[in-house]
Amino acid sequence: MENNENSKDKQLDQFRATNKGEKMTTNQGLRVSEDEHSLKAGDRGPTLMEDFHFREKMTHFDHERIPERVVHARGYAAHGYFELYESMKEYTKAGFLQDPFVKTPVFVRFSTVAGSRGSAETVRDVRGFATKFYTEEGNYDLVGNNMPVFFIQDAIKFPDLIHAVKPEPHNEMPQAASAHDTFWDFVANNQESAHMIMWHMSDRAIPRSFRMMEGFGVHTFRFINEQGKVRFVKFHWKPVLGIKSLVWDEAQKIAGKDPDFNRRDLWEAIDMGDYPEFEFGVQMIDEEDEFKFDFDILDPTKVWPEEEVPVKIIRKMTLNRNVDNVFAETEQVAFHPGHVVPGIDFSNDPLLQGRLFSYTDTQLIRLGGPNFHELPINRPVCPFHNNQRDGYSRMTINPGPVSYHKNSIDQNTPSTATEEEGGYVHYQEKVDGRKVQRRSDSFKDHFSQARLFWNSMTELEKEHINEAFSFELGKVQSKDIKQQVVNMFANVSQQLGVSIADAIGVKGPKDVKESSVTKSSLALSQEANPIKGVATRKIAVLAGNGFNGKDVSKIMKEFEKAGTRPEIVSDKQGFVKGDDGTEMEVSHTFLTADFVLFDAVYAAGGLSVNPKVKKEAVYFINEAFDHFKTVGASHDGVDLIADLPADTGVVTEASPSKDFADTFLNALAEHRHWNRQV
Ligand code: HDE
Repeated sequence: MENNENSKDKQLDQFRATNKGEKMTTNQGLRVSEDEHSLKAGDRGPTLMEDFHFREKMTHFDHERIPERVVHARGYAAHGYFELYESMKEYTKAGFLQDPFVKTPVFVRFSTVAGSRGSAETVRDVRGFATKFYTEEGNYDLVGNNMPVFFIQDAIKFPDLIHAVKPEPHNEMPQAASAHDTFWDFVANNQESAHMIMWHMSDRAIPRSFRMMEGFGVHTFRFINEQGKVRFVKFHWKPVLGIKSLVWDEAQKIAGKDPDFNRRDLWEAIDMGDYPEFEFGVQMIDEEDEFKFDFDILDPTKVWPEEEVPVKIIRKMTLNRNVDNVFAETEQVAFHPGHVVPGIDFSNDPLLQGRLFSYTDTQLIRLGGPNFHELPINRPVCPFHNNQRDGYSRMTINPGPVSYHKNSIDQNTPSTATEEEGGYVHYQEKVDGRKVQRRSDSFKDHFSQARLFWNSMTELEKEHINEAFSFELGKVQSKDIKQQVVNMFANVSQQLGVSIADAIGVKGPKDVKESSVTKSSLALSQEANPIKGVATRKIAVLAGNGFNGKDVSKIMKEFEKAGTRPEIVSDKQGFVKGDDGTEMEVSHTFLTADFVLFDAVYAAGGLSVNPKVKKEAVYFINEAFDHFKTVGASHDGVDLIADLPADTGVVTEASPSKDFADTFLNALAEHRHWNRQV
């Protein structure tokens, strides 16, 4: 079978159905003559049971909802493809990693973890980053997150972690937030969470866009090549646009102004042809080197510092197609870390081992039975054959009497395949030990890498972490829990413990054994590794009638040429007219848009005459400034910005020079102007 970037799309096409231009029918195909009035005994009489169309329509509606995912309920997805820079043959026999000319179709679902399906997207949370590769050897799922470590080391604790972070059961509050007592009680009493909490309190937990965050497989997996050589591997996604975050005040305001902020961003980017791209990288450790590190490589609360084990970039993924139907695709997609292909195998990470059970189990309740693999989005692009039969909503019609192995009626087919024929053979790891319910001593150091992370942050990032702790613990009611958390994180950094204690009104840390780790890993800091750019960034262009048509049109063109998305914001919808008759269509008003929804603001003029409008425009700019964004002005727009202190992110020129747009765009490329932080 030849696989290419369009294989999945072609397969999905068999299932697409459009109603446009058709006559309405029941699900049995009977043409419907009436769809507004149910069948009644007389004009004012009771409705009759006989009205099968009414009953069918209502019954279907009554059953439209399925259980939301117990975690990662709020998600959004897109289709794309994967291409290889160089063959990975030396390291793995995985078919889709052999040939640089083959493009493999993918489906990627991004998600928050804690919130319900309708919750806001810009909450402080981990983001899911799950990829389904439709390879010619079957589906391979890489079900990862945007942080490289996890809260716990053993899957048996997952229900406890999730119970603690979800809304508290007695009053079902708070929604999609970790800032509450049960979560922090869990943290303080499960200190293996220390490293992950540092990530969770960092700016990584409030990404500006799904397109601007990293992804990680988290666990250690294995690569196995044709010769049987084994390497331990960790998987990485690196966003081509760089890692960018929101600021916390902004994130909270967006949650109200546009709870769909991240999905809208993804949808619009793909819709406008700005296809999100991620590079795929692997870290590899030879099997012989398993014990050469000062951490256990099976421990999912540990990173492999990139300075010690470099990330080899091997391929790129491009997301280029939005879904046709969110329920059919995004909601019904079923990921599973156990969906592997030959050449990729598991490790004994106890978190991964437990996940291998959980994901099929959860689909059984969520998708209503064992046939979810037949749903269009879940079908592999290669054929599949076995003796599994029946169950709810079985779609395949298997003719013939044989549904068992071994048989003679069908000459013992479907037959198993040898390794050479592509049969999956589990890695024959030698396992020898007693059955025990305890943790290896090598999993017991919870603070060294939390400290490594802290050491690797810039001063600004440390400040943000500090503020995040102060916010989260500031929402905790129990003084005892607050104190426990302060004591716990003083083990990471005494200075951090002291400053949190000060902010939340508890005693300074006691009995502290501050970690002695002095190492840092630059790769962990997003600020220290900025990828600067303006592509796809949104600029609010504030304009009213009378703006300078000639200059502003030129500036708008420059903005567009640079790949940004300038959108006109004014006091009314319709068109604004420039002094030379130039007309520009208004995209938003001060009522429908908000400064938090843009990366930068440019006051183009024409808004200073009406004091009410001027006040709204000044507020818009000032708040954007407070969120460290680039603001600029030309012509009489300069009036709106006059009170702001000068810095590199404030670009004002009453008579804009020919470099105005460039200066503004260079400032925008900085993402935020942190010098404003006091
Ligand atoms: Fe998941 N996780 N998880 N998880 N997870 C689910 O499966 C689970 C873990 C991740 O967009 C569920 O289909 C256990 C780590 C993503 O559809 C469920 C444990 C990582 C998604 C489940 C973990 C993840 C899920 C809920 C501890 C990063 C969303 C719905 C051992 C490597 C996939 C579903 C999507 C979803 C169980 C921990 C990533 C219940 C038991 C670590 C991205 O099966």
